[in-house]
Amino acid sequence: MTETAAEAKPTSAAESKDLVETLKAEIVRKLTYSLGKNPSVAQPHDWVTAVILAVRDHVVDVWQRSTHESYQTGRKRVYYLSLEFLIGRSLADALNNLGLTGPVAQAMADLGVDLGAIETIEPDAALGNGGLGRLAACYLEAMASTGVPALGYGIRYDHGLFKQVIDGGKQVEVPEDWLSFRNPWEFERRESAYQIGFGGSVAATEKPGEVVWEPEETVFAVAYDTPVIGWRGRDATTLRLWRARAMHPLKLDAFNQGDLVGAVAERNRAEAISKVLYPNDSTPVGQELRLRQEFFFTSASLQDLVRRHYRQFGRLDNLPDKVAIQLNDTHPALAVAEMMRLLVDEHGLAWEDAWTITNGTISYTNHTLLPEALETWPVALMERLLPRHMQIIFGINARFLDGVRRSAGGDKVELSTISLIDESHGRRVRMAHLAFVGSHTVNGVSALHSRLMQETVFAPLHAIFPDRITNVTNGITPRRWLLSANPGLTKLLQEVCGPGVSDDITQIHKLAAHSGETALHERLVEIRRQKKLKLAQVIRHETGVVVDPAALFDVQIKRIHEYKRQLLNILETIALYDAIRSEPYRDWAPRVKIFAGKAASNYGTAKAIINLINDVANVVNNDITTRDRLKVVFLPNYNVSAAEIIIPAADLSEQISTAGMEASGTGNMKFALNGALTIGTLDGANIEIGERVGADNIVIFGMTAEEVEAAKRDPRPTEEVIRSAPHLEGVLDAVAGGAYSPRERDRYQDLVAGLRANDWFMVLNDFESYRQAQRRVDALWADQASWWKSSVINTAHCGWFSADRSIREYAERIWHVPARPAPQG
Ligand code: 26V
Repeated sequence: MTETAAEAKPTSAAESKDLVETLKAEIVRKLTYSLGKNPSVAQPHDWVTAVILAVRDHVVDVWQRSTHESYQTGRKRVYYLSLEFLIGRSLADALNNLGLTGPVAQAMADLGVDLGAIETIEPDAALGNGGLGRLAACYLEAMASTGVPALGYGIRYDHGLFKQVIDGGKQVEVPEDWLSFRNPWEFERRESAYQIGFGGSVAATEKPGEVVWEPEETVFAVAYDTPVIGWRGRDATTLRLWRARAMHPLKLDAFNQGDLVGAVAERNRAEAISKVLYPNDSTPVGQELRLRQEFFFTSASLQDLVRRHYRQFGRLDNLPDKVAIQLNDTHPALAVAEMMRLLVDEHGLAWEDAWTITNGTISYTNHTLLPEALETWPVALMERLLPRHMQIIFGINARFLDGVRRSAGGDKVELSTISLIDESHGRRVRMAHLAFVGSHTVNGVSALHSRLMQETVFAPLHAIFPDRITNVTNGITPRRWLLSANPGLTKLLQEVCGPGVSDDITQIHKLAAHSGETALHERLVEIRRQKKLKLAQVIRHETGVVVDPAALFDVQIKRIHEYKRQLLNILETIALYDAIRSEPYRDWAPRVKIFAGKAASNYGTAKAIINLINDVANVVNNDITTRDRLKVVFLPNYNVSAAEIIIPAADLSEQISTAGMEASGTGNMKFALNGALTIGTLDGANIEIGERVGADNIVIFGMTAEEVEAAKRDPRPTEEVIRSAPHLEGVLDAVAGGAYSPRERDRYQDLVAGLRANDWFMVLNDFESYRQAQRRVDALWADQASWWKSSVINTAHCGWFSADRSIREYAERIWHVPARPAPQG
């Protein structure tokens, strides 16, 4: 924080002194008049809030100008609908983008407060599970940075993702309460409230074909706006989150009759909608409350944008020219039916016209191909909760199937594979099909993933709409993940590649010319060492484990899931531990194995994997024979803020998902940009990282997506697989036999038995290949000159993974809105 990643513009000494004085006055004013605190009694929390409020004013200036300008010019605007926004902390990012990091730190220092020491008080806004939610946050910032007018729509959950505590090696979930000290970034918009209906019935009116939906229950959606400031404070986008409020918070008659519970029943039922974020990555969420959440935020968002559009233009036929709606996965897929309802039922458009507008406005991003992850809702539930929407979906489906049937070759299409209704599992609405049919463009998030979309899950629909599926490989904002998280590296990059590198991150390719220079390596080693020292402190504080910053930091941080294969990593770690013990005098490269990530609370296998990692850590870290060679760490409560500390300190990035299962990954990009080498499979965006950095600078192992598919169809006998991996049997027996859980010897019996029975995620199949890849890592690390050369090449060639590039692709190929071009030269 005290280091300045990038200042807005060079200022004279007098100007910057003035700026610091102004900021001091602004902060003290907020403290005094907004918080009612005198500086002499203010607590750290008050100071942070005062700073945020002061900085927010600067953000608001930009925001209002930016919003006004896009309104005045009538520019097309992007509406990014996402059930998740994994924002993390906002202060450091806002300061960095405004070029105020140094001046505000100085102002605070003058006031006697160390900003770096207190900024961790800001809660980490965890309104998301993982990749999909973090991507939405990166894209809002990147739209602000590339001048794409945009609004993100989501839910203002009272409670974001749970806090993870590790107790006796096991994950315990503790409720998260990010709003407990209020949220100084947001503005409540009581005037922007919409009625959201549920249930009830649909009746015909006298007008032929016209119907009215009379909901049985109505809930208010109230808007809360947060500005998101872009790079150099040129533009800002809006994050608009909806909170559910009851129409009648208190039933006085019930209350007066002593029915205290009944008096607030409606309120509780309504407000449950924005109470908590669902974990989305273990079992498909089938609960009614989740469907209520999905419709709630989708309907509020569409009502809001249609009203805004109508107010501005007085017509709806030009909606596709002025509005682009991006569906972040199928969670807002009801937008297709809700848009039709608004246009047909509320605005009286003809079905065909409404369909042209709907389809011309909406596009959909798919984020996973795992069949169990594709959302479907029972028709019966939909009919009960959203009767009009179910009718509309049937209407869309009938017209769609009819059109296909009548088209050339239509008689050969297996209609049951393209129908919006899956009749094989008790009639369910396929939300991905609904989103696909209702969108003009559908995209995957890496080249491999988009190809697999065409070849597998969406193959029948792709045959009918061969131009609809496209690819936009994910990106990350370099502001948060490089400039702000790694100011030391940023400073070096600015020296070597020129100051323009912070405006156009692709300029870091200039670093490649210096990849072999010892002087550069030495500086990089020092920058990394500082980050590793900091991480070592955190590790010691959180886990009590002491690690050596000179060791290779080998990191796997992400949600815990079988397909991400933390299990493969820890099993290989055990093999390494055994190998070190059998040959203690070999020159083993010291390693620290670092894990972090949350498991969904109902995902037993993922929780067992966390337990195993902690049990292995316990044994390994207390063994004096391996003490200075191997350490295993599980850092609790992984979140965005933790990632910002861990990633710049990593030497090796573990991206080892079963090929074909990780749609893209974005952590992989953050690590590579910060100079970590990747050990990974040919999956998701790893492939594209490999293409950019070259085969010598990434460690690839394991089966390809095609080989995985073949092995699933025709599995090799487990015993044969185990025999062909020399160290595997011993590792499995040790784990299953309780070597790492001496007080509960059968703790991992089921986990190992599961692997032996069905190696769906290819943990056993890929084990030997992974182990050998790790030994190649050892060899590379032993030759520090080539390691750092590779590291430089990784940083130099990963500028392409900037979210600005992704956003420009969306803007040009999907949304058809002009983005600010990338700076030249
Ligand atoms: C959901 C589910 C639900 C049920 C069972 C298994 C399962 C597994 C994964 C998921 C993930 C849902 C969506 C998601 O977060 N996808 C992630 O999106 C990122 C941004 O595009 C991408 O980088 C990750 O590879 C992808 O997993």
